Amino acid sequence: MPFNQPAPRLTNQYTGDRVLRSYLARTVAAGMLRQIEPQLTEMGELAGGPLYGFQLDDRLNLPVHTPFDAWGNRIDRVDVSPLWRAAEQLAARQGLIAIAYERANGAWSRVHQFALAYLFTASTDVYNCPLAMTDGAARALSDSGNKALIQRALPRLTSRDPARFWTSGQWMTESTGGSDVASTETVARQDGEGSWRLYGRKWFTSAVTSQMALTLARPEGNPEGAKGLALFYLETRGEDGRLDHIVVHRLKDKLGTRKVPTAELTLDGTAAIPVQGLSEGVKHIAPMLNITRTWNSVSAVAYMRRGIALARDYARHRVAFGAPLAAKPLHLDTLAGMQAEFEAALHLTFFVVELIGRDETSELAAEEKDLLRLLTPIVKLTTAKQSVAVVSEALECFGGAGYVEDTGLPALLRDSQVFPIWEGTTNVLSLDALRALSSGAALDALGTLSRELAQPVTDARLAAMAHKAQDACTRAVRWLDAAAARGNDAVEAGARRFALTLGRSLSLALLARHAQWALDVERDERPLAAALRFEQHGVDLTLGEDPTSSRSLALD
Ligand code: MFK
Repeated sequence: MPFNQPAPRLTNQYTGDRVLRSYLARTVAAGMLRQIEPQLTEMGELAGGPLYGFQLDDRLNLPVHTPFDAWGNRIDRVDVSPLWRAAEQLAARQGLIAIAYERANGAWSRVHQFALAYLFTASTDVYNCPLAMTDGAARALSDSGNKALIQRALPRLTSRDPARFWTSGQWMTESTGGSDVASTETVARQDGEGSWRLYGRKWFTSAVTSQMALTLARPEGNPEGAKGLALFYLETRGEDGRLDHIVVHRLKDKLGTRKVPTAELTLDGTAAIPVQGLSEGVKHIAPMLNITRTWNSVSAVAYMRRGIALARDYARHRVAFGAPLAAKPLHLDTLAGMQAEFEAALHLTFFVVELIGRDETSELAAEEKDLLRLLTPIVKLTTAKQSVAVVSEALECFGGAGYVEDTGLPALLRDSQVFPIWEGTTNVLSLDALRALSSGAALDALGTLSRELAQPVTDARLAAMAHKAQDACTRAVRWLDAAAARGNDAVEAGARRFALTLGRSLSLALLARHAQWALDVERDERPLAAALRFEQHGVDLTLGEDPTSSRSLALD
């Protein structure tokens, strides 16, 4: 037999995840942890075993759009991959949406749900996309107070029965842009019977196979802009099972997320119901965006973890220059840097997940609500950038094998590249973070939080880090004041660095707090090592920049 490199293997993705387990041990009540651990262990076993194998076998199965039947009838059938069909069943049975709405563990139900989603995500070929949309739709409908729609759709979206379970789409993007949603061209008109019907082209609809969607349209006669749009609910198929005045033009040919049947379609009189009045659609869909952005953050962390898990296993078995990679100082240094970013991202993301859970059980004070509003875009943009960098590094840990399709590794990088793009790009979310400051209380709440996080930290090395995190946050706020004095262009030009500084400094503060707990309770120094390393990567990205010089540098 010629020599072959060993393929990387995964073990149980829950029991082998020190970082998630340590986070849960610190935050979740012992009784709840005992109750949820069997399910997390089961999902970890599936994700590291049968589902991972299924994913590799399913690699070439892409969604297929069949526009016509053999006799020329328009059918627009979309078939998804076998893994996707299995993932839908599994998601319903495991309650991946239901857990958050049943709230068996009160405010901590969100932590349970997202811990499970985190384990599920990297082995199910971006089935997290329809789940994110479904969760977002369930939340937006709940918040809308529209009793009829809540009664009709919520039991489906939160069902544990695969036969009753519905997923939802979020159809916002038009050719005018995925970011500039206010320029939506879809029109809503009432028919002779007073029912609303939608007319327009949706350029990028998440999974077109969903049973319902939330979408934006401008009721005829409404003014231009975000306020003139209304949020509509539609069901994709009528009683006869045929698409309701929807023509699917094609599935998108994307860099990654290839298993997701993202479609370009026309609504040509599709029946729809206003969710919450006939205006302010962007504001009414915002609860959905904030939930899907959190799914994005959790998924970004899950992909980092997957890349590291595979690279670690490979490092133990791949021998080069007379020793396994795991014995090479430079390779270990590379893995350690990846691990530090992942640990920071996990603590940052689950902190926001905790806030969402407490928000939904009315346990947040007003300034904490403002903090959640600010942190949602910041955590999304911070973790998305980390994910692409860490997953790219994970591929490099395999050398050429990381670049070869049938190892399954390139798909990880292609899929993670979507995290900074969909659900708001890094720049759009940086501007959203500025929008979230309008109430004025969020930055105060962030300041209070960083002081509170520093309080239990007694180890001198960690205390220095907690102070560094506080300093970076303070400097970012000072930068904002100074930029505001220079004008809007100066604020906008630095918005990304401002947002990343807040994201990275809060990550460091959260890491320091967790590392102190791990030293005291688990006698584990690894979180301390992660915090030290993350700090060395840098947290303060604000510069006293000049927008004029940026312009000449960028365009010339
Ligand atoms: C892996 C899991 C994830 C899977 C996802 C897969 C699906 C992929 C498909 C997509 O990517 S769909 C496209 C996603 N598109 C976006 O996320 C939109 C990106 N653009 C933005 O977020 C813009 O910031 C926004 C459209 C909201 C800006 O529009 P405008 O017209 O400038 O809005 P404006 O006037 O600032 O805000 C309107 C209202 O909404 C304001 O309230 P008021 O009227 O009371 O002042 C805002 O405060 C409010 N608002 C906006 N964003 C909000 C929000 N409120 C709460 N939370 C937010 N995030």
